[in-house]
Amino acid sequence: MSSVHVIDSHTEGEPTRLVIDGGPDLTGLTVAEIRTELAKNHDGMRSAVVCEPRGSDAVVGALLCEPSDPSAQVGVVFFNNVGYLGMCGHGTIGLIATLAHMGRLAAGDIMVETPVGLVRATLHDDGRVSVFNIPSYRSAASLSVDVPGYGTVVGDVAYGGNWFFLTKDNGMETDLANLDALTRFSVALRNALTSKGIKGDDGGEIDHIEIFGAPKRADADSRNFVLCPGLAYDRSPCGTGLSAKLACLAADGKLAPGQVWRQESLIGSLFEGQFQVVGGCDPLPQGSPSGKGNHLRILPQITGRAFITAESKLIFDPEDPFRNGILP
Ligand code: PYC
Repeated sequence: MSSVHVIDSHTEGEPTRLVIDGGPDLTGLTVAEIRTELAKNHDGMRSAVVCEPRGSDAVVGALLCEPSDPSAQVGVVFFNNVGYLGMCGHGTIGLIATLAHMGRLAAGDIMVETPVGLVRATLHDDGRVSVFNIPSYRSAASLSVDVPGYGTVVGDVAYGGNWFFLTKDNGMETDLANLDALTRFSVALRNALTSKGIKGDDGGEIDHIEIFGAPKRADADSRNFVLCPGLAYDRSPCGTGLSAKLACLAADGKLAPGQVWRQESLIGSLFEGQFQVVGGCDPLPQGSPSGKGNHLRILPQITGRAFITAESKLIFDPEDPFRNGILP
């Protein structure tokens, strides 16, 4: 690989870098198999595209692929500074905005094959994008975790395409001025989950931490901080994180199907979320104590906006000692 053609965008502040040309030829594989193959034999492409000196810890990369499912029009594998993602909500919104920018998509619906399933997206006339994420659910409610230096932290474990531990701000304001403290707390919490062997119920690592506090915007229901696997925070309200949050609200009977939840991010950007129930147990009646009502499967709908920021050719000089990025 001597160069790749990329288009950069940001979705509510969170960057996505889509590789549209020049990546490894992996035709004939499913998108899930492409993710495995990239991790096994082409990981240098991931780190070269998203890590410094060409990228940064915040950049989420995406490889545009041929889908194997005949009902999908495109396939995509998302990756970051440390590895690969199952799904990415802000990245899918960025993908759709980029396909529109390339003239490959007009307003309407498109099916996207991701490593964890098929996702429908709608490009609206006003440029906003709705992503109908994969079925999401809460696997554990009100779990107590002893976090060294912080005491007992109570939160939920939920799946929204990635695994999340969701908790309240524990007295720490969800403000950009508190970024270092929020990051330290979330890293300690994630380490505590790992050391206690707490995982998603499919054995998946809980590699995203989501902390909720009071909104600052008058039109928002809540504000969040999301720690991503490579320790960057999500500048957007996090699409898979909002899916996990909707699953918890649904399981607790705190949000009705079709009711809109407005999630503000740490930088003040916003996603709108709502859900339909697709299976599993019934939601708890309003006001019931949590601890039950898990595994209610919902189909989340996340809406936000992405903007194109650059179109470029990334060059990988064989003489460059950092051609695959600056690695730990
Ligand atoms: O929007 O789902 C998301 C996401 C995951 C990691 C960064 N953004």
